[in-house]
Parts: sequence; C-alpha cells; structure tokens
Amino acid sequence: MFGLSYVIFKRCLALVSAIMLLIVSIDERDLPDPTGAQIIDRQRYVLEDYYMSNQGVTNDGTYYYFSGKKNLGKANMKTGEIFLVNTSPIPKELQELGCDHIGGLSCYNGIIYAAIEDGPDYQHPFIALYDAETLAFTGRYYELPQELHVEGVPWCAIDVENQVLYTAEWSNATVLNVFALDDLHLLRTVPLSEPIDRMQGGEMFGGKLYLSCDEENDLKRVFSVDPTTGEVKVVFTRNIGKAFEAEDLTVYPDADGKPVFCVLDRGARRKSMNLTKYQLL
Ligand SMILES: [Ca+2]
Repeated sequence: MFGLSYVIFKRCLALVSAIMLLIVSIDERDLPDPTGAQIIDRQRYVLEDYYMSNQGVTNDGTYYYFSGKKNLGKANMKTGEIFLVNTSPIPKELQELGCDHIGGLSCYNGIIYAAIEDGPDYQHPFIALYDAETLAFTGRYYELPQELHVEGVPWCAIDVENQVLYTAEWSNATVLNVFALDDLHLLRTVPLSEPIDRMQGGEMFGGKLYLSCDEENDLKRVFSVDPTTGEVKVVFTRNIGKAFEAEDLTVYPDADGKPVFCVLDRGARRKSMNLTKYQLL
C-alpha cells in the first residue's frame, strides 16, 4: 500500500514539475538576446531542485555542485539531474555563531569550498570545505578577516595555478582579497581598476577571474578581473532583466578549449532556477 502511495506521489510530483517547467518556459520566451555572447543551453530547476540550487554553482568537469541557502547538491553535467543532496551541511559550531547562509562555491582536488556567512550583522565570514564525492563536511573551515567582508562572504573562487582563493566585498568592492589555498591565510589584496557592485559568484578560467553580478538594472553583466593587475573588464551582457536575480557562475572548457559560462539565476517570480550556458561570440 505504501509502495503504491509513493508511486502516485512521485508521479504527481513529476506532473507538477512538468507543468511548472512549461509555465516558466512560456514566461521566459521573449527574453532579449545577450550582447557579446550566445546562449547554447539552459537547464531549469523547480520544486525541491530549486531549493538545492538557488545560491552557488561550481563544476569539476563531470559534476555540477550547487548550494541552496542551507543545502548542497550534486548533479550530472550531461543531464543536469541533481542526484545527491546534503540537507544539513553547515557545521553546528558555525550555526551557533549565526551562520545560516551558504553562498557561492568553487572546487579543487575533490574538495568543495563554500562561502558561509551569518547575518544581518555579518560578523563571521567563513569558508567551509566539503568532500565532493559525498558532499559531507570535511571538518575543516576557516574564518576570514571580518574587516575585509563587512557585508559577508557571498562567494569564493579558487585559482589552481597560483594555489590561492579569492574573495571580495559583495558590493562597491575596491580590492580583490587573495588567500593561500592551504590554510586560507591572507596573502595580499589587489586594488581593482574600478569598483564592482553586487558580486554573486565567480570562477577562474584561463588566468582570469569571471564574476556574475546582480546589477540593479536589466544588464546583469559578467565581468573579468585580472588577478595580478586588478584590471576589470566587461565580458558580456546577459540582458535578462531586473525580474531575475543573478547568482553564482561556473566555467568549463568546450571540446576546443573555449570557455562555456554557466550562470545561475533565480527566475522571474521565484519559480525556477536557470543554469544558462553562454559562449562568447
Ligand atoms: Ca562558482
């Protein structure tokens, strides 16, 4: 009897999910094209997958790793299907300090680095490390200097080549913070050529740091930063509109080694998460 109820429940869920995906695709059918890039694919997440994927994204070439505010998820990059979740990843001792929000993710060498912050006073910015295979907490976390993260730590990005991790202030950021990857002690700050606002996440690719920004206009541009010189450039403009909230991004190489930018957005009316893939023109 329980087995039959479960099958009916799962079928109902699949039906609701299909209806929501249809509504979302109708809602978004007239979105303008991006400038400087083209969309090559879009994966949409609704219902429970929405809660698993509404903050952060990174990839290791085989899997996407997502964060919701209080969750971690793992998805097959070919199908986009989220097949593994950790619904309680924030360690107890960080919860006791008020940490209740996982933001952007980056990964390296089988470890996911997750930005975790408290609020509303943002006194405790942390990077916590998770096993990419199981999504289990590794027991390792590092508190970052609060004076460099007065609005929390919404994201982090790993630079494998230089064995460092980057963060910045969420908005009106004037410097890039550079931490040693092994113990996350602060190495230096790099002045940015211009301030960047409302950074929601980033990832390194080909020696550049790419950033998704939730600008308070329709543009929602992706920026690059040269982490050595601090030079800031606009890479492409997504034109998705104010109704969307831009979140984290991740980048991987296509068959020719060119970057595929996967940017996560909370859709209009908060019904779906979109992982949209762009390639430069
Ligand atoms: Ca990321």
